Amino acid sequence: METLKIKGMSCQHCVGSVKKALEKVAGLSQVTVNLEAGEATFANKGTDRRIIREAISRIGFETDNNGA
Ligand SMILES: [Cu+2]
Repeated sequence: METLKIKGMSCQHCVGSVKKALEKVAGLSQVTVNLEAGEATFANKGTDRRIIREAISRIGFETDNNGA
C-alpha cells in the first residue's frame, strides 16, 4: 500500500471527492482517505505518483511534493 498526503480536506464531502478521484486513476485500488491524518492510502499497480497527484490537484486539493 502507498500513502499520499493531501492538504485542504475539511469534511467528509472532501474525503468523498478525493476518494472518487483516486478510484478513477488506472492502477489504483483499495482507496481509503483519512480526514484527520490528511492522507490517502491505496494499492498501486505501477501508476506514476505524478499522475496520482495531478488527479488530486485537478479537483482542487494539494498534495505533498516529495512522495516518491
Ligand atoms: Cu469538505
